[in-house]
Amino acid sequence: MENKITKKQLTLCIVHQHPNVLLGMKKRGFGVGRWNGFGGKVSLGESIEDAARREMREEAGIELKNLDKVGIIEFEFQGNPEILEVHIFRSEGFSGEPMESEEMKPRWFHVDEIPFKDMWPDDIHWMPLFLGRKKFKGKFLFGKSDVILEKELFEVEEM
Ligand code: S76
Repeated sequence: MENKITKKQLTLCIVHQHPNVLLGMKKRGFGVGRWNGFGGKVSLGESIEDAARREMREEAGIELKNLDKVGIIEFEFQGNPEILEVHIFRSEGFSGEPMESEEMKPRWFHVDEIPFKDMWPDDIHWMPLFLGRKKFKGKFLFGKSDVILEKELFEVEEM
């Protein structure tokens, strides 16, 4: 039988220098107008971690020192057979100075002032795990206007 389900791998990286996190305002494309981690599509033949480093370089102009995989979340949008498999990373060290790119405007936020109203609606669910240094896996199904129809999220011991 024909199987139309395809999975696309993406990265999402948040620089975490407690008590602050670095987010970026997405200036164009998918998720425009929202504060988000930095990331994007994994290229053919590229490791997921290399993709996370490359996206951070392209979108914020910084070079990550350490990178820790903390979560994997699958996103599905009703009516779209494509599943987005998002690999979430924490980085605590980088070199360079975060700068605005065509894609993102970076800004530091105190962990108590994360702008959830202006972020993807899933973020408020998994960010507490991220900030609590937990590892997690999950799945979200979005409907019209990016409303969450189904949510599955659990902590794991190991990635
Ligand atoms: O935090 C998020 N970043 C994205 O790019 C997409 N969530 C999300 N959900 C669809």
